Parts: sequence; C-alpha cells; structure tokens
Amino acid sequence: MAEPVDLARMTAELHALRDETLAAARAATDTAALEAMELEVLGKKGRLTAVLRGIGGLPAEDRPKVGAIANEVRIAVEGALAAAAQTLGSKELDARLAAERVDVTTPGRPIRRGSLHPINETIGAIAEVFAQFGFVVYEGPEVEDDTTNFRMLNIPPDHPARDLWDTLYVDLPEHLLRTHTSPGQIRVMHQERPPIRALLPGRCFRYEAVDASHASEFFQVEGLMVDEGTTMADLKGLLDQFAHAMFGADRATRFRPGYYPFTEPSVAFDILCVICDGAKCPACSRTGWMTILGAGMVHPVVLGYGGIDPERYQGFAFGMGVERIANLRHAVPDLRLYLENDQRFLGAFR
Ligand code: 2NL
Repeated sequence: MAEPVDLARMTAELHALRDETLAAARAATDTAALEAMELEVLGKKGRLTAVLRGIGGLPAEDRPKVGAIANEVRIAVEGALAAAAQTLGSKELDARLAAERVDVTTPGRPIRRGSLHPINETIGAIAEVFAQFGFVVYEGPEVEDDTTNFRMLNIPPDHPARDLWDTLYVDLPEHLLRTHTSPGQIRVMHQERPPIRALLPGRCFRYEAVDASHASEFFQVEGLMVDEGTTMADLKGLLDQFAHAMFGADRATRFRPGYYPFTEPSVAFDILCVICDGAKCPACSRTGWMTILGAGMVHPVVLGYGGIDPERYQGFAFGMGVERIANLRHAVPDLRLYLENDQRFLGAFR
C-alpha cells in the first residue's frame, strides 16, 4: 500500500521535482540532454504525472491547490528548459560555425583541363576549312571487305598496286583492316546522289615496320566531290585554298604528276618547305618542297563502281595523312608520339 498522501507532502515533492529539474537544466551541456529531461519530467509517463497520480488520495478541497502548484511547476520547468535550450542552442551553433569555418581567401585547387588529341585537333582544323566549301563529314567502318577496300577502287587482287599497302587481315573471310579511308568514299557514293561533297577522316591500318614516320595505325582525311562539270581546275583551286588556310596565305604551292589506280589523271600536291622556305634543307629532303597530299580526277571505272554514271558526272578526290599535317602544324618530330598517350606530350597542346 502506498504511503498516505497529504497536501504538504505532495507540495514538497512537486517543489523538489521543480528545483531538481531547474538545477539539472542549468547544468545541462547539450540540447539532447534537455530533450531527454523534458520527456522524463513532463512526458506522459514522466515524473510530474507520476506525482499527480496520488492526487486522488487527497481530500477534495486540497485537490485544486495541488493542481495549481503542479501547473506552476510545469510552467517553471518548461520555462527553464526553453531558456536552457536557447542558451545551449546558440552555443552549439557558435561551436559549429567555428568548426566549419571556411577561409574564402584560400586559393582554390586548380581543375586540370583536358585538351583534344593533336590528331583530332588537326582533323577538326582540316574539316573546318573544307566545311567552308560545303564538304560534309562522313565516317566508314575500320573493318572493311576486300571488294570495297580494293576492287571497287580499281585495285584487283593481282594488281601490282596492292604491293603499295601491306594489309592487315582479320579473322573473317574477305575482310581486312582498311588501308585507307577510300572505301568510305565508295560507301558515300552508294548512299548519296550527286552533287556530293564528302570528307572522310578516320583511322587506317597497315602492316609496317614502325619508325619515326611509319606506324601500323595512322589517320587519313580523304575528300570527294562529284557533280556535273567538275574539273581538275576545281580541284586545284580548292587545294590551293586549303593550303593557304592551313599554312598561310602566302605559302607557295605546286602540283606534280602522280599515280593512283583510282584517279586519272593523278597529282601530288606540294607546299614550299615550311622549315626552309625553299632553301633545300633536310626536312624537305633538300628539294625545297613538301608533299602534303595526293589527289586526282576519280577514275570513270571507280565512279561506275560507286553507282554513278561517268558519262554524266565527273569527280575529284584527294587524300592526306593527318600525322604529316599535324607534324607540320605543331613541329612534332616523330609520329609514334601520337600513339603513346604520354601526358607530357598530350598536355603540350592546350
Ligand atoms: C594519299 C593519296 C588519295 C584518293 C586518295 C579516292 C577515293 C575514291 C576515288 C578516287 Cl572513292 N580517289 N581517294 C584519291 C587520290 C589520292 O590519297 O597519298 N593519301 C595519303
């Protein structure tokens, strides 16, 4: 049986609870403790409720008095908890602000910028020039069939011109790694109707003893124009414009006769040596000139293989090695550098 209750004892208990809680609130060191205290004293199963449970044992006239005291205690405790919460809360905020302080004057960590690979940068520069003449970029597959890579370019299986390319074959009958981007031009002819102005950049492959100027992968950009009344004069004018855009408006150019099985007539296109300006240095093999591309009028047989009537349409085509153009643009001495992915090299082209 619980001890008999009377007004004086309950009053004393309530005041003791108040004084104890007020002292604890002042002593609390964090807001979590205050929240626990609130639950412990004022909560539904809290100590204040527990004391008041005894109220039924009091004489009826004392009950309102205890109720009034309990109310004062509740208000005092709530007030003390709120005041302590405010003090502690602002202390905690101050501590967090101090701990998380950011010195906005500290220099930032530099973000390392990437850059285009010099081969891609060069392809972009070439495409930008030809875009001004209406040439649109196409791409063809790197694995080609023998027919498209050789036969349709007027290079039959036993043709001696095949000795010009040491071909890498893949484990698929009649298929190979393209030796030039020309088969892509054949695909464009099959896919489009004249007038055609196509530019084909891409990776090509050949079996090669690797040195400073030979790799088993390399890039080409080829161009193709097919229309009614297209002439060699159009080709010469276009290539002059190209050379002047890439190497300067005052760079001298020349055309020489050349040979390719897929063009007739064929030409080699030279610029005056960018190293010695024609003074005949080792860079131009002491000729004063550097060949930058090969070109010619598309052979009528090749137009026919492309599904184009050579009686109605004429075309010219040209092809260049991208590494060679990039070497001249950036004075790179060895094309193996393009394949090594050495950041010290690639980072030099920002
Ligand atoms: C070179 C020379 C050349 C072509 C590529 C071509 C393509 C078709 C028809 C006719 Cl579909 N010609 N391409 C023509 C002449 C020269 O490239 O030495 N490139 C590195």
